[in-house]
Amino acid sequence: RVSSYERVHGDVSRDPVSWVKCAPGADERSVASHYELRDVIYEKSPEGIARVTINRPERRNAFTPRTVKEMRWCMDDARDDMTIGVVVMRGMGDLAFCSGGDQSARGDGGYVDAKAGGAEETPRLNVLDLQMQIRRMPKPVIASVAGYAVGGGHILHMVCDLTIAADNAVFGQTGPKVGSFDAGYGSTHMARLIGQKKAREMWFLARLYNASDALKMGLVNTVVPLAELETETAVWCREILRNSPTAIRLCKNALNAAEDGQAGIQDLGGSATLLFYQSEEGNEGRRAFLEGRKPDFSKFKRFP
Ligand code: S0N
Repeated sequence: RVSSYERVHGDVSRDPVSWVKCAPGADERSVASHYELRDVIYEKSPEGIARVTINRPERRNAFTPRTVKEMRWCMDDARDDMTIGVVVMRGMGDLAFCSGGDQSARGDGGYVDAKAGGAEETPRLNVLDLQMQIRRMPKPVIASVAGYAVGGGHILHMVCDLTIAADNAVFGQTGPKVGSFDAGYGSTHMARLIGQKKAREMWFLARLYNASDALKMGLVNTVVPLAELETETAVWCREILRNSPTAIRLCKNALNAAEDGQAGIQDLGGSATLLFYQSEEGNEGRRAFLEGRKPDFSKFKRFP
């Protein structure tokens, strides 16, 4: 029997998404020429999905400071674009989502940015900025994982709101083997996701885990055959897109706030202000100021 809820909401299309490639252009916000997208492919669909693909398959989609800069530009654009309701992050090809920081771009003091015309010597750990951007994005971000999600790449999928894994996905932290670690979300959010004991196992032993282990641990939302990863990701996006964007935004704010302290409250507060500014009550104060009169808040209900 089909429930009345199912009758009203109906099936979600499994049709392919039609993507349009996007890049910083002359008519958009000013970006320096070296921000031109090279390591990342950025696409949008008219139905409201943005997709960020790390395009360095020959390095298992490892990121350099430049890769991260490009991803940050895409995330910023997806946040500001009011036609976009959900963002997908993935890696090019079937072998890797992301293998973390590019070890060949790591100097003695950290990752260095090879700019046109010479190497920038200042080490920059800008992936932390990207992690916070994903957390603060007022729209869901879905990691669509095929192949390896390891090191800093594993952390990127963890900070996404949802993870859809292909059955060939492999997860783990390699840092303790290669001399790195993430003592931020990479440790504390992981413990929230999979529990303290498992998080300590993952960091201290630096083992790799297959997709079915990851599902059992609560690291991913679902596992699908590799051939169905793109379609399943589109279905999840479409289910999200037909729901209330404001309800989703506030839920994301609240789920983050329980973990993020003052920074999380800042986001939740920002969303509350955004809603208040659209209300009659909020606008009465502004109008009264502009009209040089006392505001009349007496007509607004004092809800219990
Ligand atoms: C991913 C692995 C398991 C894949 O193994 P597979 O399939 O056998 O392929 P390989 O032959 O190993 O690799 C194919 C080619 O790709 C290169 N490559 C792979 N990963 C990287 C990488 N991370 N950096 C540079 N190159 C990479 C290989 O060298 C090979 O090249 P060729 O064909 O030329 O030989 C396997 O590759 C693997 O284990 N990779 C390394 C994973 C790893 O250790 N990553 C780094 C972990 N650390 C971080 O991510 C830093 C954390 C971080 O970013 C951070 C966190 C908090 C605060 C700040 C930071 C920060 O540092 O910014």
